[in-house]
Formats: sequence, C-alpha cells, structure tokens
Amino acid sequence: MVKKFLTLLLGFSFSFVESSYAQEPKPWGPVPSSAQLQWHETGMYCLIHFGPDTYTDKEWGYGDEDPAIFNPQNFDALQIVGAAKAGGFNGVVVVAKHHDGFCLWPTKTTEHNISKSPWKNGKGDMIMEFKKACDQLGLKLGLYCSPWDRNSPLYGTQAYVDIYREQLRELYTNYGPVFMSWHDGANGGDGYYGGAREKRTIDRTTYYGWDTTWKIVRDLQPMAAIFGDVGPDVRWVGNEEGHAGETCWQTYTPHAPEEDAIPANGFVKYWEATTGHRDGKYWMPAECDVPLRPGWFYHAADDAKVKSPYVLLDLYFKSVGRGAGLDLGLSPDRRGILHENDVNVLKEFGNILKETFSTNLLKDAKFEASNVRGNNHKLSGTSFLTDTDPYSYWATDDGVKTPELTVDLGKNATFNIIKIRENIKLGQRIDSFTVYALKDKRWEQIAGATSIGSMRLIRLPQYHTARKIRIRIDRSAASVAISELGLYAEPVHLTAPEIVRDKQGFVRLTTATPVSGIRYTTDGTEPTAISTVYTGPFLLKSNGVVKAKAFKDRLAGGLSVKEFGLVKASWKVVSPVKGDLSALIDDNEFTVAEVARKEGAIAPSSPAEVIIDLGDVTKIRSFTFFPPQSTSRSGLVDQYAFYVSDDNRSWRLAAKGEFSNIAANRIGQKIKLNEPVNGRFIKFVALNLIEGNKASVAELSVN
Ligand code: FUL
Repeated sequence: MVKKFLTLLLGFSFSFVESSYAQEPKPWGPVPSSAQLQWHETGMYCLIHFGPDTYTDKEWGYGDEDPAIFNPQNFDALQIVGAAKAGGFNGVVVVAKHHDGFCLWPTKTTEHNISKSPWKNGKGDMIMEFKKACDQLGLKLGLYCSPWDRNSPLYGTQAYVDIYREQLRELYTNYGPVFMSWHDGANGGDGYYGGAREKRTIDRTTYYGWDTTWKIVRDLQPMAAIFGDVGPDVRWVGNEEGHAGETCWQTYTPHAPEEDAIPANGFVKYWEATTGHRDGKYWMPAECDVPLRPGWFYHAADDAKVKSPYVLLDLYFKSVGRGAGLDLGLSPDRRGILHENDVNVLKEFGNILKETFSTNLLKDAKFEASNVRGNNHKLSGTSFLTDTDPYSYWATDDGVKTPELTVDLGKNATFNIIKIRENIKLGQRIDSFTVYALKDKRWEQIAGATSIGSMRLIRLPQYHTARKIRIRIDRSAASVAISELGLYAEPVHLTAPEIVRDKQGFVRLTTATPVSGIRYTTDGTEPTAISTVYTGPFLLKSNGVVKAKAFKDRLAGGLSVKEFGLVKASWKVVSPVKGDLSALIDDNEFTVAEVARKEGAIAPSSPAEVIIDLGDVTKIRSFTFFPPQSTSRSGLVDQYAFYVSDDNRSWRLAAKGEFSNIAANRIGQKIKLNEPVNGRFIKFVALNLIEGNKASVAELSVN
C-alpha cells in the first residue's frame, strides 16, 4: 500500500528506487550451497594415501594383495594429522579404500578389509583413529572411497554398485561429520577381480548411477561437498600438478568427458576445468590435488624428492590464490607415520604462510571508494574490507560496475602480495581489475588479474614500496561486493637452483636471482655454506644425485635435488631406424620422441618398441621412463615391457608391468629390476597406449 502511494506520489516506479537502494545486492549468477561455502572456508587440506601399496611400492594395487602385508607397527594418526595442521591445513581427506579394494575400516561389505590384517590383531579401525585425531586437533575429516575396485569379483555388475553404495552408507553413518566426499575418476581396466585377472570396462557416466549414489552422501552428510571429475560440488582442476588456470572461474558447465575432449589436438579431457566457464551454469569451484612427493603413496626411493616449502608456497598461490582448493597428498611410510622429511617441510611451509599472512598492511589504512551502496557506509562501507569476515563487504550501487578504491596506508609499506575476495554468497561478479601504486606522484600500474571469487592472491615477482595504492574494477557483471582486501610481504628468500645435465654428462646449475654462490654435493648430503662452490659445468660421469642450494650473505635458499641415470654420451637408438628419436636419450625431460608402432601393425594393442645400444656392456639395476609433460593423452604408455640383450638378437625380459596413474600424474616412472642384469642393448616396449598410435617418450634412463 505504502509502496503504491509512494510510486504515485513520486511519479516513477518505486521498484527502481527499491532496487537501487536496497542494502543487499541481488545475487548474480550461480551461488554456492552451504556445503560449498564450508568447503571454501576450509581452503586447504590434505589427502592421505596409506594401504597395501605402501608395502608393495606401487601407486595402484592390482587387488590381489594379501592383507597380511598391512601391519604398520607405529601407526599414529595424531602424528599425521598434526603434521598437516602444522602446515596450515584445515582438514584431511583419508583414502578409506583405494583402487586395490582394501578397506581401512572393518566393513561388512567385503572380506578384503583391515580386520584381516595383523594390525591390532584384526581389531583395528584406521578411519576411526583418523576421525579421533581430527577431532582432537580441530581439523575437518573427509573421506575418499574409490569407485573402481580391482579386488571385487563383482566389479562391472550392478551387485558391485550396491556394495559400493553400502560402503558409502557405512562410512557416512559411522565416521561423520565429514566436510568432503571424494570420488576418484580412475575407472575400469585390468585387475584381480576375485581371481578372474582380466580387464573390465565400464561406462563411467552411467555405471555408478551417480545421482542415486550421491544422494546417499547428501542424505547422510548434507554438509559434505562432493568432489568428482565433473562435480557435482567441487570439480577436478584437470591435472595433478597443483595449479589452477591463471584465470579460474568458480562457475562451470560440466561436459560428458567425450564432449570435453578436443580430439584434433588430443588435449586431455577436462581441460576446460582448469579455467572453468565465465558463464558456467553451476557453482562448481576447482580443487587442485597434488602429492607432496612425486607419487601418492610412500616410496622410500622418493625420500629426497619431497617438495620444498617454497615449491609448496608457489602451488599455494597457484591454487588457493586462484580461488581453487589445495589438496596436498600425504603418504605415511611403512611405520605408519609421516617421514621426517615430510614433517619438516610441512612445518616450514606452515611457518612461511604464518609469517607472510599474519599482518595485513592495510589494517589501519584509509579507504576512499568512488561509490558506496546507498551512500550507507555503516552497511556497505569499506571498513568491512579488513575485518577478515568473508561475507561482510563493501558494495556499490546497482549499475556501478567499475568503481575505484584508493587506499592510503599512512606511511610507506613494502609488499609483494595483493589479496582480494568477493562475497561469494552473491556470486562471482567481477571479471577483471587493475592495481596501481603511487610512485613519484604518478600512478604506476603494478598488477591486474581476471576472476576473483572466493580468493585472488597476486604474487608480484618483486617487492614494491608505496604509501598509496588504487584498485580499479575494470569489468564486472553486476555491482561489486568485495569482502576483503590485503597487502602482504613474503619473507625474503632465495629460489632453489635448476639442475640440468647434457648428454655428455656435464651438469649446469642456474638460479633466477643473483646470489653470491651456488653450492652443491654429489654424495647425497645436503649442501652447506662450506660445500663445493659451483663455478661452471662439471662432469657427472656415472649415475648419481646432485643437490644444490643458493647462498647470499647469511641466507640459504631452497634445496634442489636431481637424480641422474648413466651418462648417455655413447648411446644410440638402433631401432626403429626411421625418424629422429634422439630426444629419447638427450637427458632432457622436456623434449619428446614419438615411437611408431611396428611396421604394418595397426591394432591398437600392437606394441611400439625402441632399441638402444648403450655402447658397452652395462650393469642395469633399474630403468626410468619419463612421459611427456604436455596435457595430451595421445601416445601415453601405461603398460610396458623392458628387455636386455648382449647382441641385439636374443633378449631377456627384465621387467613388465603398468605405469599406474600416468595420465593424471606425469612423473618419471622408476622401475627397479627384480635383479641386476648385464647387457649392451635395451629394448623398451610400449605394450599399451592410452590413446593414439605413436608412443610418446620424453626420456629413457638406466641406472
Ligand atoms: C587418482 C588416483 O588414480 C590416484 O591413485 C590417486 O588416488 C589420486 C588422488 O587420484 O585419480
């Protein structure tokens, strides 16, 4: 009534007045659910892989592992969860069942579970121990139950889907509350399957009846965000390297995997997930999963390959800093705890994060906004920008989409990180923005980015010193609703050197920042301020490990470690004769050789093979295969055979198996031979390619 009267009196539409000055702007586009909001708040968490693979040194168990091998004498969930907490992580997702089908809780659904292992005389429940540790330390718990089960005789039938659903029911009834339900995308293939030892193919889009399956999670754990390759709540970012796209929208329209592939250039499926879709139909933010070590499970051979704190920091900026979640893989060792190296790195990473983000340099700054919604500073003003509440915000009037904010810090401050967040309850509204700093009375453009959403961190390559900065929103789909603004400075540090070796065996060390010296070792020890100074390329004649660190004044940089196989100076590819395959043995993992299938062979399963003359009889203990680093699936080898010969005529099979998870995680695959073999020729056979007709090999090495 009042509204009608006012409309008549003022002679124009009251609804205009109402929409322009109503304090709460209308949401724009898709918005997050409550479960998604709490997932955003969790931000970074760990993914814990522990199971039979830890004892067989594999990444994917075949499903025939004897539960008796699983007996972690010193298992300590508190140590594992505590290390995650020290790293600044807010939750852990525990792999309750991986592809090998072994359940870490005493399930009624299969015999292949923890009660059949000697650990705690079959009375143990590892998921319960993780739950208790999380409760005690205040971290959230999530669970990963692999849909693919290489143990179950019923895999491939509806009966298995029923079992899988029952497993989810058990987990989500007995171990909640959980913040996340993680559903892996690797599906179907060969396995034990109750002794059948065969290949089982399923249609991943229909087989699991996802709508019905996810409903179980929704009913039992309504606050759990469900992760899957294509959602529904959180999408896979499309790589296991830990980075989202430079632009990363939190909205997404999932495609069936087939549609999402670009067959013409063979891009990996889900490639669009890395950036998301500006006009995406659903709120479906990305998660970046990446292991702390090269693989997801513990392998003693990787003890020196734990990512360094500054590598983690870089990933943090490329995931959390782009509005995605960071899911860092942790792998307890055979004792049942995290290795000392992992614990130390996590702690140091956590300290760097704390040191970097504890002081927002804008805390006491004065803000001047070109527009404040309804001119009501109390309700929509800039004071909300530094109150750390992600949902209180500075808002502009409807229609004001390109406002400007000038910030006076009162005195000069030095920074290299800019943080900006939107109140995502109102959607992802802003397209792009630019940041300026006042230097010598001129506004100098220092940064800019597209996509903000729940978080955007810009990490500048150098420090800037300024008293005033300005943020200009260049493009926005609706009036803006910015919840946080921050300026920070990360601690001064030296980047870890790069280590490369050429085919002749000469090792070169380089660093991006000027340093007073790079020091290195080749005996496995960590370089100190008195280790050998790098003065120029040095010869590493045989196989070995090079460790290097930069030093400047009293500052020591991050550690780099690189393992090399035998020098390849005298190596030659002798078959196939056609084409240049030198990239295969140039000691450069970034050049790729393509090996065609054997002459005349067209069947997809017909092998492609390459024979290398090592120039001399050599003792071979292991070989390493490096897949290409591109996102293409074409040419990826996932099954291999490796032979050795004295004369390039009679061959001895030295190893045969699968490169598990190679499509998602493109790491070097070091295969230890059952026993050392002497020979002059080696033959690598690509028994199966995931896609395509030519095997792509970045590098082959032997040790
Ligand atoms: C992948 C799996 O195949 C890996 O083994 C690992 O569990 C990773 C987190 O997800 O898809």
